[in-house]
Amino acid sequence: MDFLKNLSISSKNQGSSTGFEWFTTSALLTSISPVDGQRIADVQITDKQNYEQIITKASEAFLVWRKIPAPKRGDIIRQMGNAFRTKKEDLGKLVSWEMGKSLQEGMGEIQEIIDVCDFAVGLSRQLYGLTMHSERPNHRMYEQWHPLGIVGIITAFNFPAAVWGWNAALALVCGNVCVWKGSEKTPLTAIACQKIIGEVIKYNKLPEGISCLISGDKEVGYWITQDTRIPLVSATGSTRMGKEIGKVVAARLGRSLLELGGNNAIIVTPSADLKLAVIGAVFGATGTTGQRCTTTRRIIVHQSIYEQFKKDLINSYQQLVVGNPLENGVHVGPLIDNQAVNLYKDALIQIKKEKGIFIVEGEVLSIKNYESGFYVKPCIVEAHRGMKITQTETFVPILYLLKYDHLEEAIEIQNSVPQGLSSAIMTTNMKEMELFLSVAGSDCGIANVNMGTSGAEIGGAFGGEKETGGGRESGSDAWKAYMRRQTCSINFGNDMPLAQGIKFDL
Ligand code: UN1
Repeated sequence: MDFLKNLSISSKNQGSSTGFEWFTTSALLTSISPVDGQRIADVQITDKQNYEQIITKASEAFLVWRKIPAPKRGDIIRQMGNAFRTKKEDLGKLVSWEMGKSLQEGMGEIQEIIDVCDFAVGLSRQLYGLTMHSERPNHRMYEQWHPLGIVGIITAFNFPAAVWGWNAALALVCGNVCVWKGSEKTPLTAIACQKIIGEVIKYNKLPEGISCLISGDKEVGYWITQDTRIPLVSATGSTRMGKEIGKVVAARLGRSLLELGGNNAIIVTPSADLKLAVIGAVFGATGTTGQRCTTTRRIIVHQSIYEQFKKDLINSYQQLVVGNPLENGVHVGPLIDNQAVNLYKDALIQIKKEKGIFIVEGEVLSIKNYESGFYVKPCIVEAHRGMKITQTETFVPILYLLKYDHLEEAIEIQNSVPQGLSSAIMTTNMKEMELFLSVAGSDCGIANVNMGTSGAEIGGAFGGEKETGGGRESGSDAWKAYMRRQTCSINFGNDMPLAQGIKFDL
């Protein structure tokens, strides 16, 4: 596997943080490819002592990094983006091999890192604060933004590179340093990313603690969460995990930026272009094997076109190729591991119990030459509103079809779940579109028209409401979450007038 060699990954004891020669821990974590179920490499787990050393390095690095002018920091991030450009293919292959998503999607993920680095370079000259008119004579008032310090980044297996990239590029351009805990299911991708930016840091003779990586399970994540030296914890994962993290960070009055579960729906109206609707639905529901937080889990179809849409959707599902995600022409790779396969199997049982009707049956597949046991068939269920399982996010490719009469009802169905990440409407009718986007429309952080629920661009603020956690990452003004705002008032006169006209004469 040339891509491993090109990324300087060997099968033995990958250090958790490159550059840190004192890294001594002996406990190991094994990275297993879901493609063939085989071990790729062992990775050192960060122990408490190494964690303390890393946080010390990061704290020291912050004192240097924060004083480098933002446009100069932007220049370093530009070099990081370029380093990812040269490694895009190799890293995309590693993502695909270690996580199981198609090569197209693996490379797309690295493209997101490149794009967000470009975005951060632009931001480096645009970390604007407002100026206000003071109510007092000879006074000036303005606000400015300063970095927070160490930003803890906790990411999930499904986007083992890009989500770190969104957070790191923004955190760094704002003058913060980062400590990243990647998923224990995809540790090699994290190491490869760390090596790539580690080289840029070294080349520019900057302190190595600017970007740190720690590896391990929940316990390592907990160290970050409860650590008062880490003012912001940005975490992506399940709602269950986010609730735990949010509680611990809030108890120390730290900040958290949470990007959690979704239960995303597409509404298909009578005026929809059905060809677009079907493509949006199939990619949304089966892309990344149903393991995106933005995966389409429900389709709410108007009764007048229901039968036609259903027929077209079933036809498209029959053309899906499940297999080795690195092979050309494969649409759907494996699930991440056996635990995910069990979730899938349990959901199939639950759906039958709740009287859902399978119009494309689900089953665990065995793929010739790739018998990892993690391959499953994307399936479709005709569902009814009473089904409890449609309220939950099952991180597998199961799609529920629901029927509606009036658009208000469709919107109500869409919003009647605890999560609020992404949503979409397929329509060519302006009134339908505007209602969906109005205050009485979708309650999600993302609302799309004539596209699916997944595949958000980095330029927009990414995140969602309700149990999705409320955080926003990536584009727009999401950078503000990584900084502290300071309101500055300056008196350049010879008197001391007080605000609100208060008199205090001595
Ligand atoms: C996630 O699934 O955690 O919108 C992130 C998308 C991707 C990001 C998904 N750009 O599908």
